Amino acid sequence: MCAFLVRIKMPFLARSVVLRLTHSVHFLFPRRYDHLNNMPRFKLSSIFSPSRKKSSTNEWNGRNMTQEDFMRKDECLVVDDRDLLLRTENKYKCHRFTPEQPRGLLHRAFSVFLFDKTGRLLLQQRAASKITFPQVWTNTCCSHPLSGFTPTEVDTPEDLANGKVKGVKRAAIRKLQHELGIPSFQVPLRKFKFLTRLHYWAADAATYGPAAEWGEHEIDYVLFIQVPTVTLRPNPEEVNAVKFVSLPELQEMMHPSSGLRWSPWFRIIAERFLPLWWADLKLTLRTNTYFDPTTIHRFEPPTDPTGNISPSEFAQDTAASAPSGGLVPMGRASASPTLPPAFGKGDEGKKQGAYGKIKSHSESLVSQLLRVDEVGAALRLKFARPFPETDVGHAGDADVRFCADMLGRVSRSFAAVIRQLPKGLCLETVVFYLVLRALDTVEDDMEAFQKDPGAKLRHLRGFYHVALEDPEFKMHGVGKGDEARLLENFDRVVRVFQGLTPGMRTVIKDITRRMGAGMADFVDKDLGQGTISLQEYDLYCHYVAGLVGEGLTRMFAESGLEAPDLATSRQELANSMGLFLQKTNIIRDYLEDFVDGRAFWPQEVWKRHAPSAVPAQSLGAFAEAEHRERALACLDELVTNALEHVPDCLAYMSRLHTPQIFRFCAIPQVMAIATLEKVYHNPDVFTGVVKIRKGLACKLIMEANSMGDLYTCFSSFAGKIARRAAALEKRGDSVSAQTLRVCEEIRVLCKEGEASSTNTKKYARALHAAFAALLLAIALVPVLALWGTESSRGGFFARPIESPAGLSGADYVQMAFNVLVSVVATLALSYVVSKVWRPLGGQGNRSRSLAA
Ligand code: D61
Ligand code: MG
Repeated sequence: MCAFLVRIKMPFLARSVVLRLTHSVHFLFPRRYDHLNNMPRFKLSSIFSPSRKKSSTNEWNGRNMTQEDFMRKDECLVVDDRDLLLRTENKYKCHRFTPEQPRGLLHRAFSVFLFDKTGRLLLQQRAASKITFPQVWTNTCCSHPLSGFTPTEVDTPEDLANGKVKGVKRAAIRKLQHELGIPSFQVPLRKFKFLTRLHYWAADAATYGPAAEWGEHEIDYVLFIQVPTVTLRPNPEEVNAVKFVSLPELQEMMHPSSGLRWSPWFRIIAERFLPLWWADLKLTLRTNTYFDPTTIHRFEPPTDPTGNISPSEFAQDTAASAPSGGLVPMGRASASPTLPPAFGKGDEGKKQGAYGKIKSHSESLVSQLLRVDEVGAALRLKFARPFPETDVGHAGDADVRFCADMLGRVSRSFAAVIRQLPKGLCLETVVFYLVLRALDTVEDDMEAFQKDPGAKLRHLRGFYHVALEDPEFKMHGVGKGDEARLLENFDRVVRVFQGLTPGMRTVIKDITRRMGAGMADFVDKDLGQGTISLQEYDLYCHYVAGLVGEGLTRMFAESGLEAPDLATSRQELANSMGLFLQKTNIIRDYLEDFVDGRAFWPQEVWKRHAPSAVPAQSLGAFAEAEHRERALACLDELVTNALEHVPDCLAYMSRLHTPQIFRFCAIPQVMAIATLEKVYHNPDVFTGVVKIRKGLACKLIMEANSMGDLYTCFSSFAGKIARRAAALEKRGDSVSAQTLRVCEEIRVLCKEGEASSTNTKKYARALHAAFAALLLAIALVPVLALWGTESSRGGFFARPIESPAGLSGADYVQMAFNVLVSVVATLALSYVVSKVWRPLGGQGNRSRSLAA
């Protein structure tokens, strides 16, 4: 890691001692610090800066100043949460976190993102001598506009409205020179592009521990600039290292495995905005596509009281940077939609939202009836009832009956697979489902909380303890139809929840807490044009579906029906299970979600395909016939993105042992890949809802019993998609190469899996037979021995017996007994072998044991 960093070789201690002794940086670094003399000298206005009046100089040149000096002398602009100027206060006061001001003082700041001519971003690592956030990596330069300068660094609301914000730009030029030694002529004011503002606070817990007395609380102006040449002479008092990076390089550096620490503000920008803004620098710098002077994007540190951040929630967090990293958005209410379920018989008609306004593209009855295999599967499913449902027990309990009944009303797509789960997991999963469905109803209701938007956030964030700990908890006026009834009678669900084992309750509660907090983060966002980056898209899917996967996995282990390590090793597999399902929903529901004003297609993808002719780029343009080609390319890219989860999903399912759990997991997955095959390059997605045939759904349900089944199924759908992608490829399509690659990957995986599972099966059978023969032989030895000695003909091995004359009645009884014992022993041992064999990877018995 260190090898590629430009390090400034000056031991910190020696450096600061010398600095203090000589008070001259110039003396130590004659060449490097020449530029400091060229710095524009800003006049301080004494009216604005009371503490500065006391200072011996009224010029800000950064020379001779220690970090402590800056703390006392720099006068920051204290603002309210609408960014209106209140007063000024020195840097020290602003950044002090004390019981009187636990979040310091909210003040104005800026963050410069400087790109070189090849589009690489300049990063800096803050010096060890910085008081706040020492040694963290961050964007090019972050600091504050100060009061008391001529020309002024204080922008007015008008400066903001016209987007010029010359004040913060002047401050940026001043600090680029001071921190990095960039001459001001290389970064002229007009080249800066102001994009938007961020409001966040964070205690510097990574440096000062949980009771940190230092931190940031800022409204941060994001400034982009691209320059053809830049001369760097970093100031060792400010900067430890600098580095130019491309986006992939940055992502690699931000990976937890790098062990590097990152500033909280950079982390937010890098995760939420940077990929999009960086993707097309020309667009960002020369147009107003991403210019948003009105919004203040608000972020808070994680809501988790322990300050712990789960690695899956904040993929970029490193142990070293938590808990100061991983900020989450603060609330602002907005609309939210409801999506129809992923598969099977739809839940439409019972849900809120625009479903019903939109046309459903379904196949004709004739086309359905022509598929004999599917009709057969549907009939068998309906009449032969091959998968018995579990009686959840305490059938006399009215609350349990309520839950069982509610499940069927609020989810037709998951109800059937949940009901066939074995005892010890079935009722638990029913409760898990109902709790999350209730939470989702709160999230999706766009009317109930209009008067008090904060209430929605409080309900989402607090649901896990407010609702789940109160056996009388009910909610009125939220949701519609059966979902409203679920909330009105939620006390019944809570009582059943409280009767579950502590282990199960812990899992359900933990997932509810994290999903509620995640949903609250997204309530705040304007999703009219989709999510921003692919990262944000994955994060949303993680909250609403990946967490379900994680929770279910822990419950499988908790029930004792699956191995504990399913939940403890390779946890990303469970997340992928959920992401694959949720993404399939999101792709299929493009139109419905867009009409609802809450879309999820990531801008990072669709803006690349969006028709450039449309001035105000809108996701809605895809619904117009004239943009069909581009819309289809975008759709194909998202299908490809979803397919990337398939290898993880197959790996996850191959680790399951219990047939019912296997089916519970596999059925939604096969429905999803069938849906993806159906929507791939399908223009109907832009004019209505595309669904798979009912018969196909039944057939898939009947044929999701073993890994062998899954390999056949996934390979077949991947093959179908690949054939269409290959045809597009010939026409010079840009996305299809990627699609072909992932389909090929899936097919290879299936082929290998198939081969190893048939090999395993054959091997198992051969071993079985050999073992049985051996047992039988051993068991027969005493029989034959008896035969040999008792017969007067010299023993069995010497001479075959024509007739067993000469044997007594007792001998016959003994022989019969021996034969019986050996047969029973053989059967028992082969049974044991078959049990032991299964966990070793053989999946061969699954369909048989399920059919039985
Ligand atoms: C194995 C088996 C089932 C799995 C799995 C692994 C991993 C994840 C999932 C199921 C969940 C997949 C969800 C896909 C469908 N999306 C939704 O229902 C959206 O709501 C998400 C929030 C509530 C999640 C509730 C849920 C769903 C399925 C479960 C479950 C809980 C508990 C146990 C078993 C399955 C969607 O909601 C549609 C709507 O509101 O109408 C949305 O709002 O986006
Ligand atoms: Mg929802």
